[in-house]
Amino acid sequence: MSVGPDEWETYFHNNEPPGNLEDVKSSVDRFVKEHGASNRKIALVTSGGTTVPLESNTVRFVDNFSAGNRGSSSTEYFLLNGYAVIFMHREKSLLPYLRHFHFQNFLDWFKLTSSVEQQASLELSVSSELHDRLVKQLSVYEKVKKENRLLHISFTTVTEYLFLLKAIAKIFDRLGAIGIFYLAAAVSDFYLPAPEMPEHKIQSTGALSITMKQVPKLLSPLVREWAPKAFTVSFKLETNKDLLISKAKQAIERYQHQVVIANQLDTRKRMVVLVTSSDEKIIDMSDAELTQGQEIEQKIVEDIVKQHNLFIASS
Ligand code: 9Z3
Repeated sequence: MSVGPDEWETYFHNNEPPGNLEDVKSSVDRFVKEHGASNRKIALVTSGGTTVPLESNTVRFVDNFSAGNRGSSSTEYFLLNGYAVIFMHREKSLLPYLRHFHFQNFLDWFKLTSSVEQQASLELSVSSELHDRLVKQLSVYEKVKKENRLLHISFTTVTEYLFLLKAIAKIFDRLGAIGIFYLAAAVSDFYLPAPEMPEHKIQSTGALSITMKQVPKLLSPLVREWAPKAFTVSFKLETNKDLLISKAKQAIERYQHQVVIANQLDTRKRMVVLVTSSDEKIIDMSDAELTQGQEIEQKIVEDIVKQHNLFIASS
């Protein structure tokens, strides 16, 4: 299916923009002005999955697996490398720094030190492991916060994601080469256009069949129209390893952006391939590195930062 500007016009015409669009534009504008003025590199990191509502008054929606690990951990490494980051994430998905405390039985990490009968003198003690983790994360987070280097923007549906990304990209365009898009969110390929959506909850009166439309590929207008001077990194996800690299190469040829990071669903935490127009580089993790808690995103971001620096120097 060909995807031209008309499809985008139709998409944005047929769907309602999110209610917070103007607020997001103002806060991104301020953020970009502040960091652009000091020539700091800025990353727009997208993270988590998008939902596709099946009803206007939404009870049911189609979703995907993405928890936002790639996006939230990569954000921490961009910040570590001195970048300012707009973290555009799925609401309730993993967040930078906070993700280290995302475990079940959170309450088991605390203890009340006196008996419950002595309510007035209850005190809270924190396990030493949690204490150490808090100190480690807070020491980085507080610095980032003080320097105002992290801006959170949230979305839920694929339509919200697309409206927000377009608006942010147009502001980002002012940055030229110091802006980088790192599109790790798992964006739905299919959607139900608002005019075709039932207003109320679909009744259970038999089998349900739904025909969805293809979401236009956003890389096309992003690279050509919205922010052509930026450095753009997209992700390609497949479950069939025989398709992965050819699809990644196809994307680089088709959209003419800088890097596609190819990953397979079941091995994504230990191996990715960075595909450019001239190169394919494997980045992988040894068992020892994984056991020590090291993360592949650290290596990915370090490589991308090097490529981004070369891009800036040559622009
Ligand atoms: C990715 O491939 C991400 O690496 C993951 C990260 C979604 C696998 P988690 O959030 O997973 O850590 O659980 N993102 C896929 C991005 C995507 O949908 N790309 C589009 C495509 O493949 C093009 S931009 O067509």
